[in-house]
Amino acid sequence: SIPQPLRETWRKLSASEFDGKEQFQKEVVRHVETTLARSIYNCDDNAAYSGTALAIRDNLVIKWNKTQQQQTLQDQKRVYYLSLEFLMGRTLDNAMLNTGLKDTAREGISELGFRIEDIIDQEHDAALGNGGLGRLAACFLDSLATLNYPAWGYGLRYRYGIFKQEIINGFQAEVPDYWLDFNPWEFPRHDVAIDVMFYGTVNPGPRDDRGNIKKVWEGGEIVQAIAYDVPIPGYGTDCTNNLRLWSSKPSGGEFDFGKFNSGDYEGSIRDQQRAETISAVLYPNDNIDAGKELRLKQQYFWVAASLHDIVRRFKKSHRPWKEFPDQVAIQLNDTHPTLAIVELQRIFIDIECLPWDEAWYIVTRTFGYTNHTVLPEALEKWSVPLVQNLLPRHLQIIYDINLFFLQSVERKFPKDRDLLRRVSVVEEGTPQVLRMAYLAIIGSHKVNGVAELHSDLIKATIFKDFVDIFGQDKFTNVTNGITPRRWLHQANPKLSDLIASKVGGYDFLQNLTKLTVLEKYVDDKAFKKEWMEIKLAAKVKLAKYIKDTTQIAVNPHSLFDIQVKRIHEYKRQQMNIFGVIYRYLRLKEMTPEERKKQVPRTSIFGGKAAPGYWMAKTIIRLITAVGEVVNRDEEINGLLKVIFIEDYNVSKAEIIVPASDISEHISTAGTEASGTSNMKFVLNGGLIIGTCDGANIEITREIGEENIFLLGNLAEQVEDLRHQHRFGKDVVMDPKLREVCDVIEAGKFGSEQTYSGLIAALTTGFDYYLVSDDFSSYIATQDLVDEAYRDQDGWATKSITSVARMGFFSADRAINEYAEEVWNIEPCELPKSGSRP
Ligand code: Z16
Repeated sequence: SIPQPLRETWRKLSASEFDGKEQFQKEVVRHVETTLARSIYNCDDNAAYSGTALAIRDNLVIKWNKTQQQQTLQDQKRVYYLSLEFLMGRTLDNAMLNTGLKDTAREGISELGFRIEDIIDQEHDAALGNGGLGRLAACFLDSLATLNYPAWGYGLRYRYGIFKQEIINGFQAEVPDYWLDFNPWEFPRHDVAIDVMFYGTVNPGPRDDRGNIKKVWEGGEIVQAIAYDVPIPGYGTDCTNNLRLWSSKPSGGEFDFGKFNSGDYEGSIRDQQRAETISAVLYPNDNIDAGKELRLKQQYFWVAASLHDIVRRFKKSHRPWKEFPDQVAIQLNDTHPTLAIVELQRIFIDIECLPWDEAWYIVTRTFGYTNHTVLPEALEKWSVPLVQNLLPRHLQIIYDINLFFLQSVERKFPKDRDLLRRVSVVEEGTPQVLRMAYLAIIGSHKVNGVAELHSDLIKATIFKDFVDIFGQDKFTNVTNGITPRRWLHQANPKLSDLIASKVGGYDFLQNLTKLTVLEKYVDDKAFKKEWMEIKLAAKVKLAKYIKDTTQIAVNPHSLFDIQVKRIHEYKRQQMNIFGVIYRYLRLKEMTPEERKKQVPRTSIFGGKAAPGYWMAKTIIRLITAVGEVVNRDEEINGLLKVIFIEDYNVSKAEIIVPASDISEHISTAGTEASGTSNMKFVLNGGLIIGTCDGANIEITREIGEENIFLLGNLAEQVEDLRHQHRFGKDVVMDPKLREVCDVIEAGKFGSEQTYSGLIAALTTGFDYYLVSDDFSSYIATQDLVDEAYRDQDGWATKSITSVARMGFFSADRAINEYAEEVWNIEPCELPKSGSRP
């Protein structure tokens, strides 16, 4: 509809990407001097970062626009990944690597008087997530773009991401993370503004075409969703997808002028603040359901805006509604977006006036649901009165969905009252609550777990009845993966370069199974030496970081034993620190001669505790207290150091992950759905000590049992053991663990009262996470680790062999499985620009 001559004029003037070093430098300087209004005289590292980011961003935006135009033109099926969390970390380095501009930028920026590393280090992490689930979403976006899939992410633009952790007197303190001061990676779309309603009432309206009285939801509070778009570049392709984050503001202007004019200044901004509160802050909980009203508001706000956007885009194609699932796949990242199912049904029946069954058929074909946990305390349950008040029409629709579902169950399994009670979305009690996972299953065509064991467990336990009702085929497994671009090439460039020199270039970054070629070199002395030197260099770098931030010197030649992840009882950092204490006690008993024969170890911890999770905070305190005692004990000096790295986040992970000799993944069997840092550590040549849980099992299968240190009871034994703890006679604590507890209770690490809860969990709390059952196996396995580490050549063999066999754990493989098994989408044809270093 745009006239040809006008098109020609625009085409001639169209922005183009810079090419080569000089053009890059020109763009950087131009941005520093004009966009930032600075000069050579006041261009510090931070201004240089801003200038570089803006220059790189320009190229990114050009690719992004082309991709979006091309995807619109091709009009293929798209996937929408709905996630309340996207734990992106930093963007500049990743954008340079993915677009192939890093070498150009490094040289260009060095001639302008800066080091690229210093500039990259200026960037604030985008930390819109808690842990595994949020980082998985970020890895998936990277793979979707790299594989040219037409895909959008939808999330919330939190003003405050996950809190910054400070350690004060050994305890965690939380500091707000205001990250939006300068964020060149987002583009506000003030023209994409969507009204979202809360509260109000449902009233009878006019009759529809078929003579039924319509239900009208009206009179509620309206909040506006403003879109902020973030470009997501693929690696070695021009494909640049979109991540759309919603920000809340009051509808119809900044504040109430009526109130303002009549002198009610406070009242006039109160509504504004209420609206802005919705996207103000990320809930800092990993694997725990807090059930707060504001969280429910966040969920509906984000879901309603996203669905409105998706439906609007579909309507532009003027296709019949029944083709909706041929154009749209929506993936629910956990149950957080489950209301999307209800909202789409509401749009179809209340607004587009489709008959219920027709609408429901379309809805169920559109959604897929990923479950990430079996922990009961993490499964979302919303109180009915809360939903009734906030979303009255949605509650009615949920009741109808449930009614029709229960009727179908009744037809299939007549007279099984208990089954109906068990599978009902509504759980009886005071108050009644909605089981969101059940609603997600009923409203989706595919349900998946995130590792084989986990997918088997959900079918056998929490969702067993639903397998009987819907059949096996609805339930599937897609084992998680990680992007090798960020987690190998970006975090560990030296290792990536060495690998590339052996496997025939950087193709392996897009086809990770090519790593198998490395196995040819396990007996190559020179290669092995280089391999181990790179590991040592990564440890030296981490040691320097530790020295700079904690003033504690650690020996880079000691065995680096790392556990970094959210602090949670089920992940058992307590077992790790108890093991450290046990090691310390043994070292203290030894003669100086015996001590000389020991393998020196550095135990490194990191991770945030949810602010209200007291036990997790106590575990942090014990770790820091053990560090205070051990690190200054001259008698064992050098043989054991205990470090807690403050404020673990994505950018710190990029320093920590390449530096492990061994990393710990020691959750109680059956509790960690997958884990993804296990994959990151092994991909960087670190070995694992771990339980038979989550993806550890598949890692073992891929790399071989001889290359992993497994310990502890199996998932199938857990139920029995817990029962014994609770009801068995004379259950005794493991004597080694008893010894450790005695030392803690004797006040060796400060007032024993600090740790009374932690000790009580093992005794009066029936040791739910089976620390006592696994402790001796854990200690014995750590001894095996020491033994293996003495043989550095054997260790190098394990390390190289493991990396060679890690191809399966690429997020690209996971995304291809989703594309084929869940979404039924194809890549978008784009001119490929080939692989890049
Ligand atoms: C989360 O990070 C995970 C599960 C969950 O229910 C909520 C949150 Cl915020 C994690 C799992 O604990 C972890 O095992 C898994 O690897 C990760 O999700 C990604 O699937």
